[in-house]
Amino acid sequence: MPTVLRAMALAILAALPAAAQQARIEVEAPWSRASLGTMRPGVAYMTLRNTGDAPATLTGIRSEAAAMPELHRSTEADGASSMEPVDEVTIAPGGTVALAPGGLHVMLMELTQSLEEGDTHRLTLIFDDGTELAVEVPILPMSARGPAE
Ligand SMILES: [Cu+2]
Repeated sequence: MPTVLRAMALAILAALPAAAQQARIEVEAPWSRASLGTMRPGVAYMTLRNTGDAPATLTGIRSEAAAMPELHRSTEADGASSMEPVDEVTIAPGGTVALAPGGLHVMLMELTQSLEEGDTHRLTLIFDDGTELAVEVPILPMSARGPAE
């Protein structure tokens, strides 16, 4: 009997790693800048940390403040900065991806409401495994260059 039990325990342990591997995303220091009305797109930044043991790929974004939120990457070439849409961003297990001025960012295209300093707005991050993560993003002054301390 003990032998059978031990065999069962081994079988369960052997089955665990594959089943238990999953991404776990934590969002650190999200922030947006206040907008001047809704004519120009807004922007949101944050750091994504994967504390799980499987990669996570961010594939989509929903916003309560913008009709067309997009993931963008800013690039600098010959002294001129431009940006381009990014389809997806993968966060490795144990890794972080920073969305920050001058690099990756969430562009809030087609704002449906003005981003008012002191308010927050909600973003929903959508990952390739179907999980969604809601983020409450504080709105900082237009002059902000980083998250509030
Ligand atoms: Cu952009």
